Amino acid sequence: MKIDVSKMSEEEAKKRLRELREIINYHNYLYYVLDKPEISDYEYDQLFQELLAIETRFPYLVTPDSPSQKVGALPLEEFKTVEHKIPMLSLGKAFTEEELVAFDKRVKKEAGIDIIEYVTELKMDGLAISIRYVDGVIELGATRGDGFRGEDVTPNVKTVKNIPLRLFSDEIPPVIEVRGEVIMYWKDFEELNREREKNGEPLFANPRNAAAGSIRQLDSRITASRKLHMIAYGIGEVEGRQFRKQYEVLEYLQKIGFRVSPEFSLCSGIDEVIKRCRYHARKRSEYPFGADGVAIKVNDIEIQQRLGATSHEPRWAIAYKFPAEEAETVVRDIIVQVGRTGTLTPVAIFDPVELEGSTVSRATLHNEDQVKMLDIRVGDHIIVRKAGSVIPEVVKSLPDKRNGREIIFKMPDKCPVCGSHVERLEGEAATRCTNVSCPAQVKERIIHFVSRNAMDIESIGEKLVEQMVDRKLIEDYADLYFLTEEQLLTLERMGKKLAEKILKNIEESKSRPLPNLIFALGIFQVGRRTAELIAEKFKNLDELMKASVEEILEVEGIGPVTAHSIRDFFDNPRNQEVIKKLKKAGVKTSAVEEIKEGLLNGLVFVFTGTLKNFSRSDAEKIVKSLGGEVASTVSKRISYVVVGEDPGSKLDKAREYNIKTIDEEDFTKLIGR
Ligand code: 3BD
Repeated sequence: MKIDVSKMSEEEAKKRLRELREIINYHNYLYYVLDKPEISDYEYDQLFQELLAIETRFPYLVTPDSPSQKVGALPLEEFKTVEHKIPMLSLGKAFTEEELVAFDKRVKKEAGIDIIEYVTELKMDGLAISIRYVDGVIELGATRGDGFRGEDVTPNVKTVKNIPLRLFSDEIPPVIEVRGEVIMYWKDFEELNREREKNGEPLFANPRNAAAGSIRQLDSRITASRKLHMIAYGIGEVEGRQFRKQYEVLEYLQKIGFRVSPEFSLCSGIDEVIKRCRYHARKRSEYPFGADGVAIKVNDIEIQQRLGATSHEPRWAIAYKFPAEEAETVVRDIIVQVGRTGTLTPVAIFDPVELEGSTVSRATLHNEDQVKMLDIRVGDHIIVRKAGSVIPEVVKSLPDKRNGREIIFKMPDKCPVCGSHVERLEGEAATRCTNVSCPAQVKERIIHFVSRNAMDIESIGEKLVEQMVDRKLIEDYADLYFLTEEQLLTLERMGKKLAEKILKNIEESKSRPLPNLIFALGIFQVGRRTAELIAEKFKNLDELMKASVEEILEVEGIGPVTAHSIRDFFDNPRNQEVIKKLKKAGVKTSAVEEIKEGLLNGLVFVFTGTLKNFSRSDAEKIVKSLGGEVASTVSKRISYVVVGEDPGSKLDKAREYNIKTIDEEDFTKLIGR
């Protein structure tokens, strides 16, 4: 390093920091926005190291907009909700060129103009966010959420490499909200997944989920470790500046330090727009990131305002969606998988093909009839595509390409997992294994039981369930509640810490709300929504178990098939045994929230430490359902601080502010339990 930091005076440090920040920000801009670096990585790193060295020596000179702040901060406990003063609208969709022509016709008619000027932008597939700058300094980063309210993810947004902490240019408006899409490049997504696979972590399905998962991290240091980019597409609130054209907005966004959609262009009339859409569709697979279409916007902002918006969508913009990519391949095998309810599902295994950036080699064929209808044979050439751009599906077979050696699929009459007899009931598409103890079914039922909307036992994943069943540690989901640490420690990749975490998660799951439990049981036809309807009527599991089909049918929204399925489930002695075990383990089987509306109106709670009988999120839900409010920090407006085991600094704060503290028992009484 050129300068000896240890001998630097404060004045010198201040001056040099100002210089360094300016230089580094400038090079960030060249690198991340213009993609035209002027210095080598080495030179850049030298500058950055010097900045860090000075800031380490003079920590009080660190400013929030220093480039060093892009490394993340301490984890948050929760995200706060923020309102978008100007809502983040949705975009209507067009799937065909005809729909684009129809859109143009409407615009022309309502605007009373013959030829409309449009701006087209390649549409990125990522997570929409809004960033607010006050006097040119980043103040708030929020997710789109439902368009009206999102989550405050400021520390995370700050770590995104090409999001400026301070805006460029000298004519900065006092307030400006920049809106854009956070994306991950294909190569970074693949690398991240490779890393996650190595560590036994769940994989992201696509770059959009990876980007969203990275931004919605309570620990911004994790966000900082992810390679994210933002592409700006518009502005929300702005003070002290007027724009007349969308094109002008995009140019301005570039000028103040943002990347915008590459290749945005001005089109006169819809024919030029269509040409542009065809161009982007052709180039689609060449882009280094996922693009799912083209955003088309009326250029003139005055016309935009005249057209206005419906409650959710502007009338002056539309998204042209690229047609689903299709590819040809050859079927090598049709295997049969067994699911939670014993359903046998035929799955086509084919030569790997690239679709929308990822490699696929299998697609579900749903059931016997579907295979027949599409006439898919082993050895067939087929066309595959991605349905809803995630799960691959088989579009059709190409019979002309057959050579006569193709093999017609036949549903097996024995379960491929346990060898038991299978049956297909009349009027049903599904073929089922008749053995309820079939290991495939057992595993799937347990995987369902621990899933998020069911008992939410986060630390138990598919691989673990598989091992536990194969090693005969558990035979049904109730057995989870009788697992011991010694047993867990016999499993692969299992350490003491993880075992403890799993046991803690299992324990916490005992107090899940009734709809979660009913859903977790895995009753055929009973999804999460149905479970809620049932829980509302019956209040506890015993009542439900006693209910006749007629009584179940009284629940609005439940039909005879579901009602019979529920009755059958509880009539089955094996299921009765499992439920008995659940109760013995202490799993809560009655509705938690007896509605005492408004009981906690006007009261604000803060929780600290671990509660014994409630998970944190359940306790918070209860407070909210009774009209109370939950805050994350102690301040004068707090009514009670609920103190669990191992309380944190919030307890000290409560004492400092003289705020009433209560323990779990008091809390339980307060909520009327
Ligand atoms: C892009 C809205 C308008 C300002 C409404 C015209 C719906 C995600 O590249 N312009 C773009 C892109 C997205 C946009 C608008 N321009 N809205 C745009 C957009 N170049 N991705 N989006 N969004 C962003 C959304 N996100 C999640 C759930 C529902 N809608």
